[in-house]
Amino acid sequence: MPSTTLSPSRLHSPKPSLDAEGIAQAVQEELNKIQIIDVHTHLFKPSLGSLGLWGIDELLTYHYLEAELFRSSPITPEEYWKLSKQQQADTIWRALFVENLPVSEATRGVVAVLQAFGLPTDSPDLKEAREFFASQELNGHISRVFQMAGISEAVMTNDPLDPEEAPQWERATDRDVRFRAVLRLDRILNKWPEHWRILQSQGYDVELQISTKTTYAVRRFLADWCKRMHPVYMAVSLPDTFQFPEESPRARLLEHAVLPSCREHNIPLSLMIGVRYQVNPAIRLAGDAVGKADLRALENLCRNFPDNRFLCSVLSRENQHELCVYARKFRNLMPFGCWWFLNNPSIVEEITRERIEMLGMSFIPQHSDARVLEQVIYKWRNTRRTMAPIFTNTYKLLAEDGRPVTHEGIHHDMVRLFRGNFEHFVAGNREPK
Ligand code: FIX
Ligand code: ZN
Repeated sequence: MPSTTLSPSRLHSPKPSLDAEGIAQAVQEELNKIQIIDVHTHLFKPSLGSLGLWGIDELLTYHYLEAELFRSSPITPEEYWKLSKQQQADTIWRALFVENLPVSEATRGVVAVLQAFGLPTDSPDLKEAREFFASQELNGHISRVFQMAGISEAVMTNDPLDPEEAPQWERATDRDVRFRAVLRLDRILNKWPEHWRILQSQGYDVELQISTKTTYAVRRFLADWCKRMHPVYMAVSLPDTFQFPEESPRARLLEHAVLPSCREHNIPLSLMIGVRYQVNPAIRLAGDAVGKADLRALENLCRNFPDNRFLCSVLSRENQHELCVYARKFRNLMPFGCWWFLNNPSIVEEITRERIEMLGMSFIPQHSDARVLEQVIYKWRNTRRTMAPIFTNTYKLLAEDGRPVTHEGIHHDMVRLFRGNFEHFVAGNREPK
C-alpha cells in the first residue's frame, strides 16, 4: 500500500498539542472542509440518460422507505406496485411523514434534504417540493448537491449486462469528472447460467461450461468494457453463503477471468459480502436481507492472490471484527464503508471505533450507497455528525497518552480516510490521479 504519510518534521511538530476543545474544533473544521470521494453509489452521470434518479418522488420511493411503509400502512405490496410513481410517493409521504413522525434514519434523511433546500418538512402534500425539483436544471443541480454534501466525486455502479444501461455506454463517452465508473459483475458471477447467452449474442465465444475458451472470452469482454468505461475497480455483491474455493461457475470465473483481468488492468476487485437475496420478493428491492458470512472465503482470496487488491464491505454486524482482523493480516485488503443495514449511527459508531483501534487510519470509513442524487446530502451529513465525536475522542486519548496532536495531523488523517486511502488503493503502484 503506497504511502499516505506526513514528513517526519511535520508529524513531530514542535507546535503545542491542541487541548480537548481545540481538538474538537479542528476535527469539525476538517470534516466540514474535506471533499469526500464517495466510493460506492448507484448514481449515474447525466450522459447515461434517465438511469440517474433524483427529486422528491424518487427520494420517497427509495426501497428503504418502501420497507418501512409496509410496516406502518395497511397497503399491500400488490396494491402499492399498481400505483404510479407519484401516487406511491404520496402514499409514503402520508403514512411515514404525516400520519407518523419521521424518526427512522431513512425518513429523517428526507426531512434533512427538504430542509437543506429550504422546503417545508411538515406539509400535508408534496406540491411545493415537486414544483421546486421540477424547476431544477439537472447538470447544475448535480454540482450544487455535491457541493452541499461535501463530495467531489461519486463512484457509480455500472452493469455491462443491464439492458437499459449497456446501450447508453455506446453514446456516453464523455469524461464527467464528478463521476467514476465501476464494472459491476453480479450477473456474470452470480447468475452465469441465466446470462452467458447475452455475451455469446455479442460475439464472445462463451458457453455454459466455464471452460478455458469461456474464461478467455470473458476476459476479452472485461477488457472491452475497461476500454469503454475506464473503471476504477470491478465489483460484485455476494451472498452470505459465498465460498471460495468451491466447485461453481462463480469461483472458476473469479479465478480464471475476473482476478486475472483485474491484475491486467491493475484495478482492485470490490467484494460486498453477506446479502440474503430476495427473502421477500413481494417488496422487490426492499426484499433483500442480511446473513453472517464465512469470511474464510475472503482469507483464501487475499492469501492465494497476493497480486490482486480487494476492497471489501461486509453486510453483517457479526462479520465486522473478522474483517478488521483480516485487514491486519493482508495489505491487499481494504475495508470500506458501513454498508446498507449498517448505515445507522449506533452501528457506524461501533464499527468505526473498532476499525480505528485495530487499523489506525488505514481504512475507508464510509460510502453513501446513494440511489437518489439528493441522498448524498443527508447520508454525508449524518456520517460527519456521527464520526466527529469518534475522531475527537481518538485524538483526546492520544494527547492524554502523551503525544501532541496538531491541526495539521488531523487534516492529514481526514484527507487519508476520505480520499487518500481510496486513491492509493485503486492506483496500486501507479501514482494516484
Ligand atoms: O449491492 C449493492 O450495491 C447494494 O448496495 C444494493 O443492492 C442495495 O439495494 C442498496 O441500495 C443498499 O443500500
Ligand atoms: Zn450498493
